[in-house]
Amino acid sequence: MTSRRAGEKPPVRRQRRLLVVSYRLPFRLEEGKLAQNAGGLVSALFAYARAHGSQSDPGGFEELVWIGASTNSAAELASAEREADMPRVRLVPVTIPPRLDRQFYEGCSNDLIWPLFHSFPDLADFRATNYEAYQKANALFCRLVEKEARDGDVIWVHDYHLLLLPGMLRQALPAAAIGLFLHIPFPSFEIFRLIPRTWRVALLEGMLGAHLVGFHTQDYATHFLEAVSRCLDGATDQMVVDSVHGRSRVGAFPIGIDAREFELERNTAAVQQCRDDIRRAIGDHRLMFSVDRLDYTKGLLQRLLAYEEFLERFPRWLGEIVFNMVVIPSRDTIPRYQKMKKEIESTVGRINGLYSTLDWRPIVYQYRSIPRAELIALYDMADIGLITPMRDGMNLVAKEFVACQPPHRSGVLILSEMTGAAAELREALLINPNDRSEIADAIATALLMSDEQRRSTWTRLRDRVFANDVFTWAEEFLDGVYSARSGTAVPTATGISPAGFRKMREAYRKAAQRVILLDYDGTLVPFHRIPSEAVPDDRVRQVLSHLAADTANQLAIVSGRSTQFLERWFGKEPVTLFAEHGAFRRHPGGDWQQLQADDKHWKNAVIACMRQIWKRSPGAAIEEKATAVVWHYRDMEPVSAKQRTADLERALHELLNDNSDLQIVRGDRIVEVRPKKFSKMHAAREFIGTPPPPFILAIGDDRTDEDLFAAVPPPGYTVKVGNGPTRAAMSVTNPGQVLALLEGLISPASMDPEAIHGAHRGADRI
Ligand code: GDG
Repeated sequence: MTSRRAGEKPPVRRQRRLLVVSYRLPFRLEEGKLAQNAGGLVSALFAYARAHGSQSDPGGFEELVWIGASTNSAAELASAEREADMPRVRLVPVTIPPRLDRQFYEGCSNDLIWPLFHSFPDLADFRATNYEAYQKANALFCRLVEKEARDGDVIWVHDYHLLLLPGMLRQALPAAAIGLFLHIPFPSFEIFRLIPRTWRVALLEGMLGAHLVGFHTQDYATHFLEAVSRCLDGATDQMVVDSVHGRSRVGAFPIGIDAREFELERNTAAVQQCRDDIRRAIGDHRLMFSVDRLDYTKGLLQRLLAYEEFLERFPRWLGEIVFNMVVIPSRDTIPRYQKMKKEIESTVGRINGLYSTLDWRPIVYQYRSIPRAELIALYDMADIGLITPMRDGMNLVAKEFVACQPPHRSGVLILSEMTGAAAELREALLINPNDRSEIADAIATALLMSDEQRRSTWTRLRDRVFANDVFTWAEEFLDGVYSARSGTAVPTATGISPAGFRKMREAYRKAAQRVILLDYDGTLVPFHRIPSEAVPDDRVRQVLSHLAADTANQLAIVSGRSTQFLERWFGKEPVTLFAEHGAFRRHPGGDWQQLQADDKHWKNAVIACMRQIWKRSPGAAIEEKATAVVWHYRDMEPVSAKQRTADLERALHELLNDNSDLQIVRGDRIVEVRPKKFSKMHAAREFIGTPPPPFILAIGDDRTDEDLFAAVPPPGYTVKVGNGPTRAAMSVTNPGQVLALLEGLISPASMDPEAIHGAHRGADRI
């Protein structure tokens, strides 16, 4: 893959603005001087912003607006922007009240999401007040983004602090293209499910507000998709999810570094000065280096113990190697971090006490942030980079180490397989951070590696780090947002806006004859765990009677239900009933008529086939109808439901191979086998008649209703209940909104446009 540098962007960006939203802004002003905030996200994005913000970049965005928390005012930040010489970058500070910030940032973000997503469930704090603060803070970010946003903007939301924000933005700014990138791992479902049900649903739905949800690795993306399929109703297919917000894509976009910048900086005088100082301090000893923030995910103590085992088992290296361990101060006013720091320091003391000689210490420990020049000098000089986190989204230090190594004397990268970087840097010595003995062996192996071996390994690593740099990452992600955003425009319906509704009501009023076709389950009533209990309430009956009372209206319920069920609940209503997807019809007060004769011999074979799979499918049910056989999997555990239903479909296709009179139809958590000649389309066409009346309205929620929509000639109205691909032109979110829509048609005064407006999706295309 080749790296696309700033200046080689597609020209379309020139007309757009990019809004970057992260918890923190990339830098602050300290005593009038610019200081970059710490962290991988900031390092990576700041490099991208700098490249795009410079005057000399002919491509790039019209403007890059970065929205995030800051202790500086907008005016101070404006002078920082000038100092940073980034005329096309504008910083917008978010002011979060201190108490809210504590609960949102420290509480929910760092004490719940951070430990859980890094697979440390014992450290997670599930306090509800913190989650409430998280919601509020995300809403606060949303308001600020709304204020800044213009039509056509691309909004790029970053990281675990803002997982609810994309959902809020998709509602508030339907014309925007939204991307979310998660910089930390996404955990397996066994861990994710520890989050209380309503929160975890909200978090996933919030994330799915983005048109593109990006992760560092395919593993994280797969974990996310599994959580989605287990927690939400939306359908997932490969890397695409249909949720309450419409369609989203999911993908792996491993973050990179500004590798060339690191390479260039290696040759600066400041770095040379640091190199000289370090060489004077460590003499001829081999140098092993690590740098991490103080955090339990980094495996700091385990790393020291592994080094101790190395010294014990490989005594020939005593006096030969120095381990420079730099730990960046972080959250050390919190007791858990203080304790960790004490343990690290007492272990360093113990190992140094045990092995030091007058002229040698095995560990040089520094608890401080180091200047960039010193960091680059250490990367450059280190014979071994020892990077052993217990869990890490990516770990940019590994890539920076590779980028800074000199070609003539390249060192060895020892890397934890629990980092996202390990998925890319396969040639490194990969270790399990819990396995001290393996780490000790890896250090010994690295020290004995031949020049040739080290060089060839490093060359391959370097090529990848340079090819997949931060620019490639950002470009590919943003290209992904564009294509995901335009991809969502194809199959989904548009929410009904108040203006859209007024137009429909106008047409309804003007028409002397009208046909209204309504599905039942999921359209007039919500789904129920037990289908026989999904019965119409008074509101449904009232709406139907009011509609039917108008002699201009012809009203039909077109359902997959049996004749018995429909007659029991609607037998006395002035409504035409179509049962079993149009196989039977009953006019008000009349008898059931089977519309076509059925040949039933196929049913036993289908039932026998279904029973084979039903035996291994707890929660599944088989229903025999007069003209169809239905497999219900609503009550199955979602993941096995997916597998078993796929097995079933395969088996049915095999069974029905040469029977072209039957069809296998997927509905809402059902698979139905029925004769092709029965479909809602035939029923609807017959009911609509020729010539069609001036007003037709069809409402339905599942795949069988697509047939209903197909039967409606223009300028008829088709309304899909729920999200997902559809040929319907409009959508509402639930049966409550269907009733509000129908009530609105009959009696404009009771109309509540907000109740129908609901999720207003895909109104504008980009
Ligand atoms: C998150 C994820 C993911 C560190 N110490 C000093 C210093 N640094 C710079 C490094 C590097 C960055 O900070 C650390 O990057 P990481 O990737 O290790 O980690 P996080 O900041 O925790 O970031 C992580 C990352 O997001 C990006 O997606 O890789 O997994 O947790 O750039 O150079 N810089 C200076 N002095 C230091 O002492 N100057």
